Amino acid sequence: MDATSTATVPAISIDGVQYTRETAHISVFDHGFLYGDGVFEGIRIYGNRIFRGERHMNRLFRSAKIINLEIGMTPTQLLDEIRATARVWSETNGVDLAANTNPLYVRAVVSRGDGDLGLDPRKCPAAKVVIIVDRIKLYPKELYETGLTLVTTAIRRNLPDALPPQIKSLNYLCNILAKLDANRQGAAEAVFLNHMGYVAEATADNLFIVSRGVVITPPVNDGALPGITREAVLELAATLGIPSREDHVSLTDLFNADECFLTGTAARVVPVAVIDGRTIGAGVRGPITTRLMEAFIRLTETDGVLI
Ligand code: PXG
Repeated sequence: MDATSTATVPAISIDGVQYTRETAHISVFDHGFLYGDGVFEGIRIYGNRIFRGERHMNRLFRSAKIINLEIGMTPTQLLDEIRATARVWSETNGVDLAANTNPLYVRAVVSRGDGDLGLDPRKCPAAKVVIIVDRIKLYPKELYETGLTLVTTAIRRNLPDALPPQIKSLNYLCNILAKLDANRQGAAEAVFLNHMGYVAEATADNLFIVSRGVVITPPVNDGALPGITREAVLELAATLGIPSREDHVSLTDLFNADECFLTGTAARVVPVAVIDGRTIGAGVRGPITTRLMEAFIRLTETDGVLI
């Protein structure tokens, strides 16, 4: 199978044992399934390097700690298991990762594990660690030139004192509701506002605006996931000498922005052209967005843990 083929076979590890798509199964009593009780990460493998693997492990273990979920392996062991699963993917699909230009996607899920029909997590003796390695579709290529069309959604970002948005949990129903809203309106993504009316993020991406030469993204306390791509973009802005800060972003700030872009593991850095029918800036990919997009692509070509 050649490196650009889309028909690839996923590699799947459950608790350190390799399975195929046909043989990988989870119990219907798993509380990840019954209650959405668990946490996850979406990670990219560019070439033969896991992009910011340690930071993903760090976020995963911090998410798990908040929900009192004991992961039965260390961050290093989990990263090693991702490596092992990526090697199985490479062998199964006959793709040499060192020469691979179509990045892989890793879904690492830690669920509460098998329990009984009550929600009490104490009934689940062992967390389950699932790693899936395959490819994921990006937005169509042309949207990286022309920009996405977004809508704001009436669905509010989870209240931080209900379900803290900092936890990358298996509860994505709030995000799904917002995505349904975007789909219904023919938009690529929906923008969440928080309970204060400030912009939080999109359904699976962080949001940035550029205003008078300054790159601004909502603080995590406004309901944004502490995105790995977001963090990398803030670092790149500093390296490039582009001023940046975390700050509240109101709807007015959003509509009046000179540029807007989203960041995420799947999307990378993608420009936004229209929000709620308002053209953002000149309606074309802005110069600062372009610099950050290019810098991020360069970073993915060098940064990461070798397989
Ligand atoms: N906000 C939310 C709510 C997310 O779920 C991001 C921001 C961006 O964070 P990162 O760390 O990726 O820069 C995410 C990321 C999927 C998928 O399969 C979801 C994400 C990432 C990759 C794949 O739906 N969410």
